[in-house]
Amino acid sequence: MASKILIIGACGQIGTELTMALREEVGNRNVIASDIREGSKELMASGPFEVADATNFDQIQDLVMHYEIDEIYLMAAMLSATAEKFPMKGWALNMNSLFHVLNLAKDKKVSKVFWPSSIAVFGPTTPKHDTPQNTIMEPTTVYGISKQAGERWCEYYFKKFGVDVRSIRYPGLISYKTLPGGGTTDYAVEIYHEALKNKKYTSFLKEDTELPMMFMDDAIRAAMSLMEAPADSVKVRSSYNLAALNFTPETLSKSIRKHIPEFEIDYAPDFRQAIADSWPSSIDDSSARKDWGWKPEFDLEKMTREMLKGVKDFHEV
Ligand code: AKB
Repeated sequence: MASKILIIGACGQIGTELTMALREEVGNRNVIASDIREGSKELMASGPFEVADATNFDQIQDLVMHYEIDEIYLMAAMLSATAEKFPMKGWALNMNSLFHVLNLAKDKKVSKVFWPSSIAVFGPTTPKHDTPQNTIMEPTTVYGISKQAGERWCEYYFKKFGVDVRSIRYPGLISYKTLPGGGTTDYAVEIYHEALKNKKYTSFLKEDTELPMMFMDDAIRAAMSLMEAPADSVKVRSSYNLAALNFTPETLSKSIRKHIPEFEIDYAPDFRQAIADSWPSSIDDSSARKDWGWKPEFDLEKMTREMLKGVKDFHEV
């Protein structure tokens, strides 16, 4: 019998595509999407959806019991830029939702958990290039602190209670199906929308700010392969470094200009610049490659082609 999966935060940037990919893989009825608000037409029409608040333990537990859930993907989170504006709310959402899910797994109500961490766990004292799996982690953002604490708790629950929790430190994610919300890397999605609509974009990060990034298809494939990996090959129970691309706003604009020659970019850095400056510019993901065979498929050119096509269709629908 196929596993029953609950996705919390199913209508967000990652959740939307993850839900559709998992439904494709294990069948629509076996993937229960939940969020505090309804999502895309495609997601709502393709399988079960339940309104639930990730910070409300009873609501999450009721869903787990009602649908006899085996695995949870906890995708609800407040991202870096928004959490700087609402620190206590960000902390409460990011931490309480994680504790609820870890505690359900500890009590054997579910058997496996996926929880995304982020490159935001690193800080200004971390080696900036090829950031190693194990290194100095002194994050300076609320979001980064919550993700770092979350990683520690994941490892703790694994070691102490045998909870099968698996996690990835996502870089900035680029997608066209659902807009990101409140992240520092969001410029790399906005830029495609503005390039197609107005042929110009004002970046809130400086031209030479290099950050690790990844196309959504790779991000989803990574989560699914990590969850499918045999438990004994998952050696890291805090969170795995994961890499695909590194680029600056300037490099990204050049790749867009190959398709839209009149595209122009200018720069007006805001408070997000300091966040970006505290993060790595490239990541060493050799542990993920070795332990469960991670390998990205999208380079910058392939991603730009997909994004321009996808964003065009998005605006035409
Ligand atoms: C953000 O910018 O906050 C996120 C992240 C890197 O985790 N995209």
